[in-house]
Amino acid sequence: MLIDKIELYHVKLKLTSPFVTSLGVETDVEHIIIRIDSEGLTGWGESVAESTPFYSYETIHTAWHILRDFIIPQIIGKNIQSVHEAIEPGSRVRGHMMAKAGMEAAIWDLFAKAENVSLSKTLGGTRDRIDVGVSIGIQSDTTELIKKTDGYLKEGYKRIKIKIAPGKDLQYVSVLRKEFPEILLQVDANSAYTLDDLNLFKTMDQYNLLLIEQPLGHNDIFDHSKLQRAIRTPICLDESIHSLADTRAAIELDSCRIINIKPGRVGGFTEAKLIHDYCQSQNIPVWHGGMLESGIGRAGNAALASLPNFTLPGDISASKRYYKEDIVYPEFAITPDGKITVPTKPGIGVEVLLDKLEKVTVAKESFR
Ligand code: OSB
Ligand code: MG
Repeated sequence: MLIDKIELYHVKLKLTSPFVTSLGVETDVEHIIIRIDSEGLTGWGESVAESTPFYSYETIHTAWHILRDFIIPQIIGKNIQSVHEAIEPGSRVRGHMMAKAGMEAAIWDLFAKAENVSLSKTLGGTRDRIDVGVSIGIQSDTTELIKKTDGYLKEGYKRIKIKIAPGKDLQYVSVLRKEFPEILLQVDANSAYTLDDLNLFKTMDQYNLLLIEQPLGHNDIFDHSKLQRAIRTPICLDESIHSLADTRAAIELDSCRIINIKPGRVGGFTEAKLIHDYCQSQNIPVWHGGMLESGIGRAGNAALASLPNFTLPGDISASKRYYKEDIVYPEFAITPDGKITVPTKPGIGVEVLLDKLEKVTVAKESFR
């Protein structure tokens, strides 16, 4: 396909309520939307680099730079026959997974649309609906946490994940577990602890948690293997996993027993699928993480999460859990039994609402 035009949109979406984690407070989400036009078709992707380098070193501006100066020049004006051919030259760029993943997503969407198949089908998805959970930020107190949790459970969410940080951990978990003895419950520390906190994690073993997400260093695999061998609750790695190679190291060292897959963190759907397939071969469950995406990124996430080894509920919640209005139609909604329907139309399977996209765009650049 001849790539005629590529556009980058720096978008800023206001969250309905602030999202508090051990990394800080987010009130708006800034991401890059990538649009590719080719032979009358349009492909869309979302790069999940944020405004701050706190979850990952990447930011909107580093991703923009990598896209503009190194990724787009390899694609624009070229006649490309496959997703692999489009992204292969970009593999010379080390790191910058979120920049690469946003472009790869737009290319996948374009090629799926050209073949008139859904992204889920192209990626090898086997489900038409996926189990979803919700990620709840750190609340001001446990009363507020119970109230929020209760609301989400009533909406149908199948699993609750709470963010934890030193001082806002054991008490929050014990109160929530007492109030809801049966729910699927997990915690996410976003790297807020060290091995000095071993006793805290041993104590957590009594709360029947599904998993503990990224307790230690954001790039660590070694210390996690020490922690995992000292506790019963499965550790799940998020921040530390950027590739299939990282995944293999973590599994072989027993640093975790579950993997969180986010296409943005691993450079795109191609690597995400390799990780999914490897974990399946090792009997390691995976689940789909989230980066507070707009409906564009969310549609791609839903497609990926329809693959068979995504056996735990994902952080893929309804649009209205994040935003007053989404920028796609139809927006994502949760069914009363806690599922999200995987789009079946070609590509990402949702329509991008151009007027809404323009309204949330703070900067834009076109390439021909
Ligand atoms: O650690 O999983 C995380 C959001 C931004 C950055 C990192 C994380 C998150 C979430 C939100 O937990 C999950 C969602 O999109 O619902
Ligand atoms: Mg996480």
